[in-house]
Amino acid sequence: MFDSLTQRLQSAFSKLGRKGELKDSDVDDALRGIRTALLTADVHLSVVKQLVADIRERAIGEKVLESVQPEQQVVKIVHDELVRLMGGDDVKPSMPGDATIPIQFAARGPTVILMAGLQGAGKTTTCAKLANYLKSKGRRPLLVAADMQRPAAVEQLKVLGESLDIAVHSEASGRPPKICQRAVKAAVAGGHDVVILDTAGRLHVDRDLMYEVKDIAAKVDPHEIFLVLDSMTGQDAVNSAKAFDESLPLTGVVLTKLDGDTRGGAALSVRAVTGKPIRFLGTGERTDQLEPFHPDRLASRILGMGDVVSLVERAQSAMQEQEVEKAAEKMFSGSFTMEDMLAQFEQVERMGPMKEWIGMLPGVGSALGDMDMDEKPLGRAKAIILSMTPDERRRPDVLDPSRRRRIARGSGSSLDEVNRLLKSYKQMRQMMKQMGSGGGLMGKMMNRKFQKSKEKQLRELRKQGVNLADLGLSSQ
Ligand SMILES: Nc1nc2c(ncn2[C@@H]2O[C@H](COP(=O)(O)OP(=O)(O)OP(=O)(O)O)[C@@H](O)[C@H]2O)c(=O)[nH]1
Ligand SMILES: [Mg+2]
Repeated sequence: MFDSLTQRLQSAFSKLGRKGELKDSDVDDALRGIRTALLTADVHLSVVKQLVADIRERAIGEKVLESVQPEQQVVKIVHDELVRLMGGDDVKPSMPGDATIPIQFAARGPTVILMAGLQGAGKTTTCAKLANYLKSKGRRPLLVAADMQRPAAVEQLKVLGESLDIAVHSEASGRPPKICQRAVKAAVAGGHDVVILDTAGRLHVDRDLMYEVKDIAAKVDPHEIFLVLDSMTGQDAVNSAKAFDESLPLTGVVLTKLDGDTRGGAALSVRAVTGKPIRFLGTGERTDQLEPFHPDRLASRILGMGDVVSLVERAQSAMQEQEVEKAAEKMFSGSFTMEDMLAQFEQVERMGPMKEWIGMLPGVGSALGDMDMDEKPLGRAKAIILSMTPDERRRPDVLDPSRRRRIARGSGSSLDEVNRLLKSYKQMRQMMKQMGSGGGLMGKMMNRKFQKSKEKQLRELRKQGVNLADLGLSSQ
């Protein structure tokens, strides 16, 4: 899959230096290689132009992660841009049903899926694959033979259905739109929750073909209209996709024959050209060779450098971990302020009832003792903190009785409530300090946890040849 595209891209990356900074001239050199690789793979010219411009902008503007080689960092940028090009995260519509299935299921009644495409694109095979996939997910699909063009077409679907033990609705004669209408009725009667319509193909996008599919779409109002595209046909596939998209309200694309010597053009251009997400990939002739589409997986396959991408991700997350660590250090060092307390309250609100989760931390229950853990007054407590000046929040020790009275008035609470909150705050601060000194169980736990994950991360990075000093990490 994508062998020659992968090779060309890799040779373009090798133009980037392994040491030092990313030089504009090196980046441009590599970009020329990337451009040629994409064009040779039959990616649409306008797509290539935009993609190369986006990669250039990021590669030149990117903060250099000192620990990784420039080449590796550009691989990651190209990977991210390919993912974005193929639809990023919005492949799966957020609709009722299993979140792992990239199909918009009907809220009520059977979900009707119409398959359209050129002759030989793989519609009939994909219908059977999809039915098989949905059956494995606990659905009850009905296949519908709506290709009355070729006498053998109905038989082909019936044979496939039989081999998979999936019901097929077929009629000896009749017009496809009517057949589809009757099939949907039969599906309701037969308790099927998905109806998959296999339509006729044509050699080219022509009026007859379009008229027929449009008529079917008008009669049964499908929830999904998938365009089945042969990825081997590259640019042609994209052109026909555009033509289909202009006459049919397509909702998604299924790319077939990715197991062949695919150049990659269709996979990379179709989303940008039609705006329609790729939903599934066909990766072989067998009925189990259908996969939900994941842009990041395909991008990794195209680049053939999954390990480099994850290396850069790890280097980035090591940086993030350092930040988390700093925040924890601050918290346990005794510099816990009322602002931190407010932030915690907000976090607590997001986490749900405090008593439920705090008890899960070993040793914490007893460490808390009789501290006021009632969370109903959280809202009130927040209001009290918000009535303080920023300086008071940072240094609550300045809160003398007159300031406390002002805060009580400002937050609509009693002086007693303000005093209780301050008492809780002081208890918490004390507790944090004890934990942080390593004396408390929590402190030991946290320290060990951080130490362990840090060591693991460092080992990994070192194994990959990352210069730890560059990351600002010591190497013990
Ligand atoms: N290698 C490979 N072959 C596939 C794939 N999908 C379909 N095919 C093959 O492509 C050929 C055409 O598939 P069909 O499913 O009959 O195509 P169609 O779009 O229904 O064709 P018409 O009904 O004639 O329009 C068959 O030989 C399939 O086995 C795939 O993902 N990989
Ligand atoms: Mg067919």
